[in-house]
Amino acid sequence: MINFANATFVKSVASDMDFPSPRLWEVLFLGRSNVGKSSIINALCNKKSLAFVSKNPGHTTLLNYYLIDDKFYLVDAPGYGFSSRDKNHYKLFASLMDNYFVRSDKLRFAIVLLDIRRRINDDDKLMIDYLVSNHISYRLVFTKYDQANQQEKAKAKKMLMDIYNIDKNDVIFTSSKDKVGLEVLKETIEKAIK
Ligand SMILES: Nc1nc2c(ncn2[C@@H]2O[C@H](COP(=O)(O)OP(=O)(O)O)[C@@H](O)[C@H]2O)c(=O)[nH]1
Ligand SMILES: [Mg+2]
Repeated sequence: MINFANATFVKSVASDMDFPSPRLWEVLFLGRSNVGKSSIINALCNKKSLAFVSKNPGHTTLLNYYLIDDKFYLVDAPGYGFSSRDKNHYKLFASLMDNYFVRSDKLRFAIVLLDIRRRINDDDKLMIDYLVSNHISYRLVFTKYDQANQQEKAKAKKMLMDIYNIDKNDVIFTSSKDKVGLEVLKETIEKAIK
């Protein structure tokens, strides 16, 4: 059993020369800006502000490493959302991630967060296609479950099944606010890094 509450911020990383030791498996959290990434990391680890470290100026374009129970690193990637940001942000994101994907022999699993109230967009698709073409295992996870009604939930699920041919049981719904889906997500991560 992994104790997610035993979580500490390790460092923010800008280059591949800088990854933390000891080397452990890494689980990468990805999602558009505002998807609820910081909130879900805090909820998983039962901390109020663990992941808001990344809100510090200058940290928003870095990879933030959290050590979980001395067993693996949870890696918080910068939020993407290229269309709404400037080109410079896109370039920084792309070079950081390229660098990371190329050098990280420890990347074991990726969690791609999707806001249940929003349609999946080209940025999400680019990210997911990248994972697929690089043979990185991943799981799609909806956030903000508390904000959708039954019909919207069913629609969101169908959308993923249609686009990504995902089994209906593989879709994870979460709410950081209501603490929904967190145990399933923890189990999924635990299985993935075994
Ligand atoms: N209702 C609801 N709001 C959420 C949830 N998770 C995050 N939010 C809100 O969404 C906004 C963005 O959250 P944040 O964790 O900072 O997103 P990030 O930019 O992906 O790190 C904040 O206003 C959060 O309070 C959730 O599960 N339910
Ligand atoms: Mg954040």
